[in-house]
Amino acid sequence: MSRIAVLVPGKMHERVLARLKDGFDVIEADATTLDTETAQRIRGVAVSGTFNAAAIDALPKLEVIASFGVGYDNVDAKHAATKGVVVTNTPDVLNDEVADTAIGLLLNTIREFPRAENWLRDGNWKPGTGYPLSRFSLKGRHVGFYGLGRIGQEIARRLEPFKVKISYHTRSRNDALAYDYYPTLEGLADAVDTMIAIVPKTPQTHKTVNADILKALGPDGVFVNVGRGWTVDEEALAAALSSGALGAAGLDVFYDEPNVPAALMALPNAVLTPHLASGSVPTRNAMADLVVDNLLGWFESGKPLTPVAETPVKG
Ligand code: NAP
Ligand code: 8YV
Repeated sequence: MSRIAVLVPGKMHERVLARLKDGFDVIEADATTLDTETAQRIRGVAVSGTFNAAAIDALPKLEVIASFGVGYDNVDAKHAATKGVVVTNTPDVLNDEVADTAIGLLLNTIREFPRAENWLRDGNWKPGTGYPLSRFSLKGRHVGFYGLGRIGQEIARRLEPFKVKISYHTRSRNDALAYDYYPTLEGLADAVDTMIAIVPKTPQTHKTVNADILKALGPDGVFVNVGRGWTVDEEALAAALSSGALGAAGLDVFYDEPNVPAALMALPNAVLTPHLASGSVPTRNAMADLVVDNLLGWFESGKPLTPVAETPVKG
């Protein structure tokens, strides 16, 4: 009997490819470039990146798209749903890694550890010298979460022992959480001096962290983004950091990756990392396994493990 054909367009984690090749006929190509016969055979897709409506429409027998990552903004899940195609993502298995990264980024931003290390490596530590005291401290800060879902809550849990005050803005209040809730992002920004953004890329979150929000955080304010660069007006951010309207920023994600604006690169009060929050071998392996297990779940029992909200079946 012939194996089920699974398409893998673009770059993919090697563990996904290795596991898929055990049980499926894996075709590594773009959906829109396939010959008709091959396109007709594809029933599943494993993707780390974009899979748009045209790609979905190019595969008439498609049943499931397994996306690598918890954010699935690159996959047209609404269009997939209209065609009865299941979309899955990789939630939860990366929560701890991303939360650890967020704490690291926050501390690096506030206490300037990367700059201090560069200062040392550049041979500046001589008798009688010392790296300048950091202008900011985490102590006594009021941290506002823009987004407090699976990952946001893990970050908040890690911050509790740091004895900071924690508040949040989301569209709906979570009564299970004891933190102060702000129904608007503006209200949150007015109340806090430190903001951590961990919201998905949606039409509603586009450039919502704008000049007004950054001004409200203030000259001693710190902004950290581990969600999506889409959420931030980067021009306004660079201007606020440069003028001193905002104190410092720690960014793992950017509007047009991998293009990081020169204005941000030039700023000493910005800590920049290349979208690495989930980027450890164990966590990426767990994400890879979940991609494959979603496909196996669908093809073996009609039950994907972690379907996204738009998808027509529930796991
Ligand atoms: P999640 O559990 O779905 O949480 C999303 C949070 O954002 C919820 O609290 C949600 O609350 C809030 N939210 C959504 N839309 C909003 C809006 N318009 N205004 C205000 N709040 C809004 O997702 P997660 O697993 O925590 O992941 C969050 C995002 O992080 C992912 O979608 C991905 O883009 C990003 N991420 C980045 C990395 C990285 O490598 N840097 C790694 C993993 C994830 P309400 O629904 O009540 O509004
Ligand atoms: C990954 C992420 O870097 O899960 C997400 O939403 O942004 C990251 O964990 C990305 O998905 C890998 O392509």
